[in-house]
Amino acid sequence: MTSQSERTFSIIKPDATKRNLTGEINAIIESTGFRIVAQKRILISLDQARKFYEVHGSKPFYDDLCEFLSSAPVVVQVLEKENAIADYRKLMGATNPNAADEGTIRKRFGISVDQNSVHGSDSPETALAEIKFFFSDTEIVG
Ligand code: DAT
Ligand code: MG
Repeated sequence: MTSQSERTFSIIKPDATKRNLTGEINAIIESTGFRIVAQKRILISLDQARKFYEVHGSKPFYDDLCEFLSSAPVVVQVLEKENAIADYRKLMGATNPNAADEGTIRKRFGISVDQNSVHGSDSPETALAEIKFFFSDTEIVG
């Protein structure tokens, strides 16, 4: 990783993997300058989902959110690029696909605010913690 590079954590969520959109989303990610430096398709357990989304524990949508994330396979990824964290948030678009800008992943593929196709870290601290939550150092080969 060069000194200007940054890593962020991404999830291609169940609504997208179910519709066979992994390749299309990855093509967008790669064509906008991100390197997918680690990736695996996994089934997240309900317990893991509840831990991952702990920060939303008090929200009314928390239970449904965790059930959704563990309802079908997801693809977890580490993306690398200069300014990766902010740039991936921009590429994903707003949480609610209806409010997302044209050309964003969520505008293009999102179904609803809860089934919005992708997750991306929102700060350097969460990026580090989320990458560590799903990947060991030996799984990130650059
Ligand atoms: P983001 O995924 O854009 O970082 P967030 O961290 O506020 O958004 O919320 C995490 C996820 O929770 C989001 O991707 C979808 C779900 N969610 C957020 N707000 C919601 C709402 N009002 N109703 C249902 N699900 C919601
Ligand atoms: Mg978030």
